[in-house]
Amino acid sequence: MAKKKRTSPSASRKRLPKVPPANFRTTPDPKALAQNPDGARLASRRTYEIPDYRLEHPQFRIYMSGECANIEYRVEGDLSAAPPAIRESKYLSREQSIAIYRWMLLNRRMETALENLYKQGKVVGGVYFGLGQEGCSCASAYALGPDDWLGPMIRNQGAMLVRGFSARDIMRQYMAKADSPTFGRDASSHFGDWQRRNVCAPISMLGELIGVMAGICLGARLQGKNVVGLTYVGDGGQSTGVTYESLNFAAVQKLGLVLIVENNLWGYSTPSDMQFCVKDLAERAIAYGIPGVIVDGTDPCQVYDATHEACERARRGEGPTLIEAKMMRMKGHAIHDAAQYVPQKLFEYWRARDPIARFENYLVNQKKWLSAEGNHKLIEDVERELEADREAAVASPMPDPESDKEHQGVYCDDTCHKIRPKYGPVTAKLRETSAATRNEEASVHLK
Ligand SMILES: Cc1ncc(C[n+]2csc(CCOP(=O)(O)OP(=O)(O)O)c2C)c(N)n1
Ligand SMILES: [Mg+2]
Repeated sequence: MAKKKRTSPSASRKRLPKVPPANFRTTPDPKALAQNPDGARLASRRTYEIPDYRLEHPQFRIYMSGECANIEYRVEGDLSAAPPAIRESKYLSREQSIAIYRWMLLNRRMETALENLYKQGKVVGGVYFGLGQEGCSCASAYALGPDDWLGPMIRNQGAMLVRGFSARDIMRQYMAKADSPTFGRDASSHFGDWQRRNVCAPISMLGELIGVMAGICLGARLQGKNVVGLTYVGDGGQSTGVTYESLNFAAVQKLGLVLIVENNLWGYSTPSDMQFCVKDLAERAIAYGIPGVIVDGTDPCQVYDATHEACERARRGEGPTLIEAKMMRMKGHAIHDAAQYVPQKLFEYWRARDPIARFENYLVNQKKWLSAEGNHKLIEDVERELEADREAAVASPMPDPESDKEHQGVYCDDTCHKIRPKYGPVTAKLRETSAATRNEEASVHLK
């Protein structure tokens, strides 16, 4: 019997793109090697690079003092520096920059409207805010193409807007209205759209979304397409076990995951200085063998450029990238949390680094891409759009469990919809394994 041609492990390895991770350098500096008698030890030393695009490097730490009920946080370090400029983007045009600025404005105004709706007793459940993080949410989602996927978390309502949900959809969802994306079955930002907008609904268990997004990238790969799976995790959420497992899997499989670690200095009421021992969360990329970069999360140009480059890498099939976006959560965890534990000086420091005010100044005064009049008109336009959306959302009916037969189902059943491969039939072939090999493998395992 003719032997079947078996693919050797080295042959299948050769098919993978040979791209060393950008942050990994094995070649020692030859000059240093010649000068140092201990050359062999030096030769085995490895160095890593974490590009840092920020224009300032804040030097302060948060400490805890006091005991029991008198615990308080204090900041030590220099908080006097003037806010940095916006770093000019390598890629964004005038039109694209203005578009991102508009999304950021809409993001902020919508969250203010949601806060008011909550205070009027119209919201079912809590409200989560991305105040101070709008540049990160909007500019990162703006880097996605139509075939790419977004996996937003609670602070990324701006990303949902960029991906095509209207403020009306989001406000209806918070009020659990019958015509909301989940027909009143769920609240806050727990919704997605896998059919049209390629948005995977957020998962509350921190870090779990990363594995799901990696799975989406793997699914697309099996259908012959490399897509981007952009998702987010907080400084707190990054320490979960599932984050490690999922990112490691994505790294090994070279999946197009783009993970933005939103280091907003707080995980609920715990300051990030008390959550981890690495200096920068991007350093953790080294452990996965993938590139890690640091950006100022309040600078939309930096966020866009880093995300755009990570997306290009993902689409080339070269694997995931970890982007740490440094910024500050400018409100409590959610609307119920007044954030009284946050030192006021810290709020003042970051208020001066407001992403919208700085981007506005960049567009109007620095680049002169927007006239004062044009800016005024744009703001009025956003407010008008938002007001119309707010009115429509408030006027929407609540679901009626008796009459709403169409949407009774919470779970899918056979009559609900068909799940088909999105990009085409599965093209990947199973590795051929002969009976002899199977026996061999079995005996090895049974030894
Ligand atoms: C696995 C897991 N542990 C705990 C929680 C409860 N929880 C929800 S949000 C949160 C804080 C998250 O902080 P961070 O990851 O920094 O994100 P941020 O809220 O600052 O955006 C916690 C502890 C959870 N949802 N999932
Ligand atoms: Mg946080």
